[in-house]
Amino acid sequence: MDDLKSKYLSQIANAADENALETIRVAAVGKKGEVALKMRELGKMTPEQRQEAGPALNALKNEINSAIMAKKAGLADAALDERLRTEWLDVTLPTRARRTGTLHPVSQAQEELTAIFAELGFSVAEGPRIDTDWYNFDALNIPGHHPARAEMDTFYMHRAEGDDRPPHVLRTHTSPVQIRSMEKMGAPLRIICPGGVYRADYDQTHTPMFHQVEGLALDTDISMANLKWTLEEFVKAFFEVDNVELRFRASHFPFTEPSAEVDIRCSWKDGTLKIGEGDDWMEILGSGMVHPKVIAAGGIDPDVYQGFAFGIGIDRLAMLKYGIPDLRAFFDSDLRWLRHYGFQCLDMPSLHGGLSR
Ligand code: 2U9
Repeated sequence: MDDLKSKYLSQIANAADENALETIRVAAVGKKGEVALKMRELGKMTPEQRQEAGPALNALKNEINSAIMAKKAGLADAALDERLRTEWLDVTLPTRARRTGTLHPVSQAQEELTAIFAELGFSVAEGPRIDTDWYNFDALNIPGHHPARAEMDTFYMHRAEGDDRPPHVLRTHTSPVQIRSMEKMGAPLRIICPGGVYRADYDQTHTPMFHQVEGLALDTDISMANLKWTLEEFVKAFFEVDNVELRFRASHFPFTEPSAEVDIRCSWKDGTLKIGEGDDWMEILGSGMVHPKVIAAGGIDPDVYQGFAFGIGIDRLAMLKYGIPDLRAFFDSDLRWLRHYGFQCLDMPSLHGGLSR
């Protein structure tokens, strides 16, 4: 019995893992293990021998079982120690730099002006960036010979010899969307059309793709007074100033009659722009009463309906409001520029929540 005891206690002490321990347990104290075999021999013994050997065998069985339990606990502790040694985390390390994207200033300005015009009852209309020259020019009272076609530096889509589909252009303004909206929705109508437009021009103040928002209000009793009020409300809300003064200068566009370019009172002191005060004027948009021919081109009776329209460059609005000096950087996709001038994506601008915090 002493031999059995020392054999199994040393095997248990040297067991490498739980599987080895289980094999030892089966061999020692399992149903057919060595201790069980010895217990079967008790029947052949004299009562005196049995009285001595019986409790001794039970004690051996208990001792082996306890040694196995203790070793099991020891192995589990060692496994945990090994995990703690290898799976560690330095909670004092600095956090990773912010990697979320930002909203481009043009998108931010577009969200802001959409929120403002929504409050004024205008909904947003969208349309294709490639359109026929009829929607882009003819419907807007710019016929084929008109100098405005040449002035706009239009990108024409390539047509193979013999292809007689109507000519298509990259839209030079968002006006074709307004014609399509008039056709689809009729009058009365109050819409704004923000989006990218294309003109073959590139210098410090022009990029071949830029963004416009055009507005159109058609009804039976619309006048220049409604145009003036709407634009004043827009400019006050967008530049977040209570007092603005607008100056309407007579101008000419083929699609409006009469037409006016609109300047805003401002001051430039030490290179910073202040809107609503000072002795300078800065042109910010073009506008006018929609030409009757344009209303008719949209399928609406110009003897019943009239209205105003305006057009604003969104990129320039963003430059003025957020103090961004160079237009060309808008489209360079420079991450440092985007991080510097970008806006938090989840801050949706609203009039009550503040436009651009
Ligand atoms: C319809 C009828 C009339 C839109 C107008 C302007 C004046 C204008 C410029 C502003 C800066 C273009 O981005 S810019 O260079 N736009 O001056 N746009 S009136 O008139 C319309 C549009 C659609 C059916």
